[in-house]
Amino acid sequence: MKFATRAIHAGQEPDPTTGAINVPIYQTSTYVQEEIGKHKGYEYSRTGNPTRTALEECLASLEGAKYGMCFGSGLGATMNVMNLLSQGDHVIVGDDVYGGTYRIFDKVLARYGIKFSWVDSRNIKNIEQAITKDTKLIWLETPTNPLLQIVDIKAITDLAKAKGLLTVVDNTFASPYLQTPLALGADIVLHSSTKYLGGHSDVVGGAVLTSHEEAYKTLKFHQNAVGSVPGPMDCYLVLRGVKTLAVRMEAHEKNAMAVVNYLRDKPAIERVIYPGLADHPEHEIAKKQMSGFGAMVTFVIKGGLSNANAFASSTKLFVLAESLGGVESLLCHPVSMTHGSIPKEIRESRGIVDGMLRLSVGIEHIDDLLEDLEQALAKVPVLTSAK
Ligand code: P1T
Repeated sequence: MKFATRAIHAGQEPDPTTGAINVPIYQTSTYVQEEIGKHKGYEYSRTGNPTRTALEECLASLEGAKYGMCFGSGLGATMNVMNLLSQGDHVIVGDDVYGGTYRIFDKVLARYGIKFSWVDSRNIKNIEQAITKDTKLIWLETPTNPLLQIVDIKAITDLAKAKGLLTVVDNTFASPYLQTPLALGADIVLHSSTKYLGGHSDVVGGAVLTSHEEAYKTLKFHQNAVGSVPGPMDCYLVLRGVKTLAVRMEAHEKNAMAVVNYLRDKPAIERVIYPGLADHPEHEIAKKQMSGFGAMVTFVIKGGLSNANAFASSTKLFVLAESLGGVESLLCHPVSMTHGSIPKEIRESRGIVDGMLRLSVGIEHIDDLLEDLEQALAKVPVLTSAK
């Protein structure tokens, strides 16, 4: 079955007892056992819940995975994956990742004795050189947050396999509609389902998808043992969101392309970053491994923080808020918001500067979005003085 059909039906048979078309929200913590040790497959909702099972099966199908596991947040999912490691293990991480991922690695897992090397993963040589005898895992995000760099998944997973390392890809920005890392050789895919999967900014969640038997067994054990699982209502919301993922992603991307074309030649803007642009350094890799370029757009406004603020406080539809991937357009200032936990010198050395803004282009009518950008740009002093 095709993606759009699986998004609506995978894991979602009509309810056998009532015929309800939608998977019920099984709002229960526990399940009756008919006699000691005899039950219908569910014992306790940390271990398993039918609404969660439906979502896990659906997401596994969309990523082409055998197994799916859902979590209470994207970072909950990250923590679960890192439970594959032990003290002394070494991880190679792409150096442009969500600030919370940086924080959990640098401030939480480093204390447990897990070692990290941060490398520009666009150049495979950097990864090759960072491998040590303790290296167990390569962690990639692509497109990256917030610089929208593209990492060659196939090239890196080929290297990882040759060296016996696991590769994890955070596929949050692309969604499985645009990119399926397992098909390119990755072992584990991770999502913040708070974003495009949920799609309506009404739920926080995470997911891990894999076909790697051994990793799955460990991850499944930890899902129950550690317990950062989502509630059934949250699973329902993601499941409902996912049904429209295909049409939403098409609409998001169409709007994003129009926004990029609009912003590109504006005098107040220093540069626009979008993997769909022919002059994006990894445009060819994006074309090869993605079926579209997504709807995240990053740009740098001339004049630094004050001009970024003049713009960000003037938009009406692009509201200034953390997160992304919902139907509504959002605007983020990475330095003070999503990447605030990264020390300034590291942030700046990676190119995350004060004047940088990140758009999550929603699916409102494009005329309204462009009008909003236009009136906000008119408030930016550089533009006013240039007139
Ligand atoms: O927020 P949470 O559901 O825990 O997901 C964390 C996460 C993981 N991976 C990526 C690529 C992410 O972008 C995020 C969360 N990001 C934001 C909140 C943001 O505005 O970028």
